[in-house]
Amino acid sequence: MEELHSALVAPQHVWWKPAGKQEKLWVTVSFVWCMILFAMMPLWHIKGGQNPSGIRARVEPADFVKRTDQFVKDYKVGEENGFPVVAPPAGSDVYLLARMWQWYPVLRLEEGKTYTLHLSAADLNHGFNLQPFNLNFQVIPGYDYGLRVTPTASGDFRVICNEYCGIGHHLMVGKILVTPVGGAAAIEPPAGGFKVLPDAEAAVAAEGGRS
Ligand SMILES: [Cu+2]
Repeated sequence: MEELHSALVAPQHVWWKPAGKQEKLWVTVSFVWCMILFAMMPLWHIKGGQNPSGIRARVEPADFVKRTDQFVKDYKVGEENGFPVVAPPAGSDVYLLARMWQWYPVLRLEEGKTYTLHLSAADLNHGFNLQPFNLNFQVIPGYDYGLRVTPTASGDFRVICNEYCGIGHHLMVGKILVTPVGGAAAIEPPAGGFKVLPDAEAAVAAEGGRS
Protein backbone atom coordinates (compact mmCIF):
# COMPACT_ATOMS: atom_id res chain seq x y z
CA MET A 1 0.00 0.00 0.00
CA GLU A 2 1.17 3.50 -0.76
CA GLU A 3 2.02 5.03 2.60
CA LEU A 4 2.74 8.55 1.56
CA HIS A 5 -0.22 10.97 1.96
CA SER A 6 -2.69 8.27 2.85
CA ALA A 7 -5.25 8.83 5.59
CA LEU A 8 -5.68 5.07 5.89
CA VAL A 9 -2.24 4.61 7.36
CA ALA A 10 -1.12 5.92 10.76
CA PRO A 11 1.52 8.64 10.47
CA GLN A 12 4.99 7.38 11.18
CA HIS A 13 6.42 10.29 13.09
CA VAL A 14 6.15 11.61 16.64
CA TRP A 15 2.59 12.81 16.98
CA TRP A 16 1.72 10.31 19.74
CA LYS A 17 4.43 11.52 22.09
CA PRO A 18 3.28 13.73 25.01
CA ALA A 19 2.92 17.43 24.22
CA GLY A 20 6.10 19.45 24.62
CA LYS A 21 6.53 22.34 27.03
CA GLN A 22 5.94 25.00 24.38
CA GLU A 23 2.80 23.31 23.12
CA LYS A 24 1.40 23.06 26.65
CA LEU A 25 2.20 26.72 27.22
CA TRP A 26 0.49 27.68 23.96
CA VAL A 27 -2.63 25.66 24.78
CA THR A 28 -2.76 27.19 28.28
CA VAL A 29 -2.39 30.77 27.03
CA SER A 30 -5.06 30.23 24.34
CA PHE A 31 -7.44 28.63 26.81
CA VAL A 32 -7.03 31.43 29.38
CA TRP A 33 -7.54 34.04 26.64
CA CYS A 34 -10.70 32.23 25.45
CA MET A 35 -12.06 32.30 28.99
CA ILE A 36 -11.29 36.03 29.34
CA LEU A 37 -13.14 36.80 26.09
CA PHE A 38 -15.98 34.52 27.14
CA ALA A 39 -16.37 36.56 30.33
CA MET A 40 -16.01 39.83 28.42
CA MET A 41 -19.02 39.17 26.19
CA PRO A 42 -21.64 39.67 28.92
CA LEU A 43 -19.45 42.39 30.47
CA TRP A 44 -19.37 44.37 27.21
CA HIS A 45 -23.11 44.01 27.04
CA ILE A 46 -23.84 45.05 30.63
CA LYS A 47 -21.10 47.61 31.29
CA GLY A 48 -19.94 48.74 27.89
CA GLY A 49 -23.26 49.23 26.11
CA GLN A 50 -22.04 46.97 23.32
CA ASN A 51 -23.59 43.89 21.76
CA PRO A 52 -27.15 45.13 22.26
CA SER A 53 -29.74 42.42 22.53
CA GLY A 54 -32.08 43.35 19.72
CA ILE A 55 -35.47 41.93 18.97
CA ARG A 56 -34.84 39.11 16.54
CA ALA A 57 -37.39 37.40 14.37
CA ARG A 58 -37.45 35.34 11.21
CA VAL A 59 -38.97 37.06 8.22
CA GLU A 60 -39.28 36.12 4.57
CA PRO A 61 -37.32 38.73 2.58
CA ALA A 62 -40.40 39.38 0.41
CA ASP A 63 -42.47 40.03 3.54
CA PHE A 64 -39.91 42.47 4.87
CA VAL A 65 -40.03 44.32 1.55
CA LYS A 66 -43.84 44.45 1.88
CA ARG A 67 -43.61 45.81 5.44
CA THR A 68 -41.11 48.43 4.31
CA ASP A 69 -43.36 49.47 1.40
CA GLN A 70 -46.34 49.77 3.76
CA PHE A 71 -44.20 51.82 6.20
CA VAL A 72 -43.21 54.14 3.35
CA LYS A 73 -46.82 54.49 2.27
CA ASP A 74 -47.95 55.33 5.82
CA TYR A 75 -45.39 57.98 6.71
CA LYS A 76 -43.92 59.38 3.50
CA VAL A 77 -43.36 63.14 3.67
CA GLY A 78 -41.31 63.84 0.59
CA GLU A 79 -38.84 62.63 -1.92
CA GLU A 80 -35.14 63.02 -2.53
CA ASN A 81 -33.27 61.75 -5.59
CA GLY A 82 -36.17 59.42 -6.30
CA PHE A 83 -36.07 57.99 -2.79
CA PRO A 84 -39.02 58.50 -0.44
CA VAL A 85 -38.30 60.50 2.71
CA VAL A 86 -40.20 58.90 5.58
CA ALA A 87 -40.93 60.57 8.92
CA PRO A 88 -42.47 58.02 11.29
CA PRO A 89 -44.03 59.14 14.59
CA ALA A 90 -42.06 58.71 17.81
CA GLY A 91 -42.28 55.25 19.30
CA SER A 92 -43.21 53.60 16.03
CA ASP A 93 -41.66 50.76 14.10
CA VAL A 94 -39.18 51.99 11.55
CA TYR A 95 -38.08 49.86 8.59
CA LEU A 96 -34.78 50.16 6.80
CA LEU A 97 -34.30 47.75 3.94
CA ALA A 98 -30.88 46.87 2.56
CA ARG A 99 -30.63 45.59 -0.99
CA MET A 100 -28.25 45.73 -3.90
CA TRP A 101 -27.29 48.58 -3.73
CA GLN A 102 -29.26 50.92 -1.61
CA TRP A 103 -30.65 51.62 1.84
CA TYR A 104 -34.38 52.17 1.48
CA PRO A 105 -35.97 54.59 2.34
CA VAL A 106 -34.48 57.88 3.62
CA LEU A 107 -35.50 58.23 7.29
CA ARG A 108 -36.33 61.39 9.15
CA LEU A 109 -36.34 60.93 12.91
CA GLU A 110 -36.60 63.29 15.85
CA GLU A 111 -33.81 63.84 18.31
CA GLY A 112 -34.51 62.40 21.76
CA LYS A 113 -37.41 60.23 20.57
CA THR A 114 -37.26 56.45 20.70
CA TYR A 115 -38.01 54.19 17.76
CA THR A 116 -37.79 50.51 16.98
CA LEU A 117 -35.53 50.25 13.98
CA HIS A 118 -36.01 47.07 11.95
CA LEU A 119 -33.12 46.05 9.75
CA SER A 120 -33.19 43.33 7.14
CA ALA A 121 -31.98 42.59 3.64
CA ALA A 122 -33.87 41.65 0.49
CA ASP A 123 -31.11 39.71 -1.23
CA LEU A 124 -27.86 38.96 0.57
CA ASN A 125 -25.76 39.98 3.55
CA HIS A 126 -25.22 43.69 4.03
CA GLY A 127 -23.70 45.65 6.90
CA PHE A 128 -25.35 48.63 8.58
CA ASN A 129 -22.74 51.21 9.48
CA LEU A 130 -23.86 54.60 10.77
CA GLN A 131 -21.41 57.35 9.87
CA PRO A 132 -19.57 58.98 11.51
CA PHE A 133 -20.28 56.78 14.56
CA ASN A 134 -18.95 53.37 15.37
CA LEU A 135 -22.28 51.61 15.09
CA ASN A 136 -22.30 48.36 13.14
CA PHE A 137 -24.89 45.65 12.59
CA GLN A 138 -25.12 42.68 10.31
CA VAL A 139 -28.12 42.89 8.02
CA ILE A 140 -29.15 39.41 7.00
CA PRO A 141 -31.91 38.31 4.63
CA GLY A 142 -34.47 36.18 6.45
CA TYR A 143 -33.89 37.89 9.80
CA ASP A 144 -35.59 40.99 11.15
CA TYR A 145 -33.20 42.65 13.56
CA GLY A 146 -35.10 45.15 15.70
CA LEU A 147 -33.20 47.74 17.70
CA ARG A 148 -34.54 50.29 20.15
CA VAL A 149 -32.82 53.48 19.08
CA THR A 150 -32.88 57.06 20.31
CA PRO A 151 -31.03 59.62 18.22
CA THR A 152 -29.00 61.73 20.64
CA ALA A 153 -27.78 64.28 18.12
CA SER A 154 -29.46 66.07 15.28
CA GLY A 155 -27.99 66.23 11.82
CA ASP A 156 -27.68 64.57 8.49
CA PHE A 157 -26.21 61.10 8.82
CA ARG A 158 -25.06 58.52 6.32
CA VAL A 159 -25.49 54.79 6.42
CA ILE A 160 -22.89 52.86 4.48
CA CYS A 161 -22.63 49.16 3.79
CA ASN A 162 -19.66 47.48 5.44
CA GLU A 163 -20.28 43.99 4.13
CA TYR A 164 -19.01 43.55 0.59
CA CYS A 165 -22.12 42.89 -1.49
CA GLY A 166 -21.10 43.15 -5.11
CA ILE A 167 -20.12 45.58 -7.79
CA GLY A 168 -22.22 48.47 -6.45
CA HIS A 169 -21.20 48.01 -2.81
CA HIS A 170 -19.37 51.33 -2.62
CA LEU A 171 -22.46 53.16 -3.93
CA MET A 172 -24.64 51.81 -1.16
CA VAL A 173 -25.04 54.97 0.89
CA GLY A 174 -28.24 55.67 2.79
CA LYS A 175 -29.43 58.63 4.76
CA ILE A 176 -30.94 59.33 8.16
CA LEU A 177 -31.98 62.87 8.99
CA VAL A 178 -32.42 63.72 12.65
CA THR A 179 -34.38 66.89 13.38
CA PRO A 180 -33.41 68.78 16.54
CA VAL A 181 -35.64 68.88 19.63
CA GLY A 182 -38.49 71.32 19.13
CA GLY A 183 -37.17 72.20 15.69
CA ALA A 184 -40.04 72.10 13.27
CA ALA A 185 -37.84 73.10 10.37
CA ALA A 186 -36.57 70.18 8.40
CA ILE A 187 -32.83 69.95 7.99
CA GLU A 188 -31.71 71.05 4.60
CA PRO A 189 -29.66 68.22 3.17
CA PRO A 190 -26.42 69.25 1.53
CA ALA A 191 -26.52 69.44 -2.24
CA GLY A 192 -25.33 66.40 -4.11
CA GLY A 193 -27.57 63.78 -2.59
CA PHE A 194 -26.48 60.42 -1.36
CA LYS A 195 -27.33 57.84 -3.94
CA VAL A 196 -24.18 58.05 -5.96
CA LEU A 197 -21.68 59.20 -3.37
CA PRO A 198 -18.87 56.77 -2.64
CA ASP A 199 -18.10 56.12 1.03
CA ALA A 200 -15.30 58.63 1.48
CA GLU A 201 -17.10 61.51 -0.18
CA ALA A 202 -20.28 60.68 1.72
CA ALA A 203 -18.38 60.82 5.01
CA VAL A 204 -17.00 64.23 4.05
CA ALA A 205 -20.47 65.38 3.00
CA ALA A 206 -21.88 64.18 6.32
CA GLU A 207 -19.20 66.15 8.16
CA GLY A 208 -19.92 69.24 6.08
CA GLY A 209 -23.64 68.85 6.61
CA ARG A 210 -23.31 69.40 10.33
CA SER A 211 -20.74 72.19 10.45
CU1 LIG B 1 -24.40 45.99 0.87
